[in-house]
Amino acid sequence: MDHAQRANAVMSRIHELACISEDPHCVTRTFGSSAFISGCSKVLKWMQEAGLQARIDNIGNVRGRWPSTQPNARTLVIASHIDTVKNAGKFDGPLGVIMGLDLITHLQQERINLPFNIELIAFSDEEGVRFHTTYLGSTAITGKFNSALLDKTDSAGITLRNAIKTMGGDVDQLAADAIPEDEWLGYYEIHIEQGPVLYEQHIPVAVVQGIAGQHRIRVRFHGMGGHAGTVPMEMRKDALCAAAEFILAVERFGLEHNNDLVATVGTVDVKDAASNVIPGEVTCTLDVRSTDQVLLKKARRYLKDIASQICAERQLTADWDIIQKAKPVECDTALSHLLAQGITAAGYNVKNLVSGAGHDAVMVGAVAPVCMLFVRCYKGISHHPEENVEVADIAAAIQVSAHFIHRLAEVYKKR
Ligand code: HGY
Ligand code: MN
Ligand code: MN
Repeated sequence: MDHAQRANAVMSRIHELACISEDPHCVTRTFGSSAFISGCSKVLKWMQEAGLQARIDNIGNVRGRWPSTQPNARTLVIASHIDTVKNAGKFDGPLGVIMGLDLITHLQQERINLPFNIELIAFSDEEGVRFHTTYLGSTAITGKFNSALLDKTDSAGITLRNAIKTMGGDVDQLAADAIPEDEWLGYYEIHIEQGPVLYEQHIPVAVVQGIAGQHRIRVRFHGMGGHAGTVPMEMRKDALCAAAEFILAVERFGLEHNNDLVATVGTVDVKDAASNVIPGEVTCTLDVRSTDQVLLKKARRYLKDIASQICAERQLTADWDIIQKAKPVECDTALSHLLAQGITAAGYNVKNLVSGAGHDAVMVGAVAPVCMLFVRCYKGISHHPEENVEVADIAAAIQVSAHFIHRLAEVYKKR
């Protein structure tokens, strides 16, 4: 098949996987749901059909291994995730997994003898929608899984431990699923940009230089519930008004940093919500991102102080729980240089970008050199059903990735 035919085959599998959803009207496939489990089975089958040593590990990652014929070979992991946000696009995650499968299939057909193993991984929980965790799959394969998370509960009160067991995983074997640190050669992830630069500048692909750090915080405002018709306004301790004031303060703080930092409150939950009840307890989630670790820490301290000030003025209290802190990650220069050579060899100009979105590469960066290829997406839209990628850009990414793997093999053979 030529690159265009391969790209069409990738696109049809992306659409096939997108049809496996918790909601028939949109794409939603969150960690551990029955749709997620069906999606894993579909990807496992594709890996088996490609002749890979395929399995689903204890955290629900789908893993397909193509061993090298050379003894003591190290492993290049090609990966992305197959869990999604709610009402998601089709490409965020699955693009990297399904393109990885295409790459391996065609390397096999070339009868190439790579000096390294390739392991293709479909990570199980990059988005962290169900447990507000994130990177569960990639922390497991890097041996960094935090077992304290096993007791976290989802909105139905189900623990992560039980969700893993329901998927057939053994929480006591999570550590055994890690790829030993000395086995790693590197990590390659293909992902949509999820931003507007490539679309605005009419560029199909880019090398990712680095990935922003990400802090996820849960803020719970405690006021006093009451009757909406009888409590005088000046006597109220309205937790939702406090949260609203906080949310606008978060937005102001983000705007003041002209995109060196972005800050978002993505969820607000009013406990025992009713139209005739003054909200007594409100929980919201804060997401702060920056490539500047110092600025991230400053943001956390500043916004925590803002929450305290709002509570003092309104006579409320607030809980401030840090759910996750991921530092900014630099992509590996040597691998990124080979990727840039692949872009040039495919006939495209080399563009370097920083990722505001988080990726599993953030976790892998702690144990191995990582590199990422961005693919243009329609207006940069993502985490939204209008997320879209052109077949021609998938074809471009296939060409670039094939050049990259061949160059990596050449470099590695000379060692
Ligand atoms: O939130 C993120 O940046 C990623 O999509 N999980
Ligand atoms: Mn993603
Ligand atoms: Mn995402």
